[in-house]
Amino acid sequence: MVLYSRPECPLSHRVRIVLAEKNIGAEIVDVDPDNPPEDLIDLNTYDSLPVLVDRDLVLYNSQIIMEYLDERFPHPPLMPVDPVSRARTRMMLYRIDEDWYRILGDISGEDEARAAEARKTIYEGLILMAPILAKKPFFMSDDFALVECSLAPILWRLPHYGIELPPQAKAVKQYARRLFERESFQASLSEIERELGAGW
Ligand SMILES: N[C@@H](CCC(=O)N[C@@H](CS)C(=O)NCC(=O)O)C(=O)O
Repeated sequence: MVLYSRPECPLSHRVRIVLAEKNIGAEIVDVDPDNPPEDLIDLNTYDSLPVLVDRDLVLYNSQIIMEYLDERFPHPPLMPVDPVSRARTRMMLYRIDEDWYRILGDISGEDEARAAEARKTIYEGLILMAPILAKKPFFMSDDFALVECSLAPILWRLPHYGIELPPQAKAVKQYARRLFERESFQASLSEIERELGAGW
């Protein structure tokens, strides 16, 4: 199994967390998009990363890759078992993508107004999430799950994005530290990412 990954990209990062959490021995190939490996060029229909190759199966879209890995390697499970909780988890994953991942690019873009707006959206969203995160060790759950895999790369990059959490988001900080302390999270980090989270 090979994961073509960008070493600084949060979408690649969340897949690397799933690999580490499940202790899957995949080869991780760091890709420079300006100089991609030949074998990837033939496979990469949408010219986007991450891409997972498992024998003759080629997957793109980090969400699809994460769910595939969870089904292919069921232990430890990263989705709840019952349909209602699974649907709620999928809604949350969708919201993280729509509300936060979609605007992350704006933060490092050249339009300062858009960057400020994106920072504000994430900052306010995290403050709203604080009371929920205060209730359980993980997002509405006692177990680490795909929601954590998706949130951790964003939380880790907050110092890099210039987002400083206020005292009323203490539960978010505690939650983030719980995620960062995990062996799997530490194992998932590329060298570049180690530096991105230096402010924590
Ligand atoms: N929805 C896709 C989006 C993937 C995506 O936008 N990846 C970025 C890197 S973070 C990319 O490959 N951009 C094109 C490039 O860097 O050349 C996913 O979740 O995998």
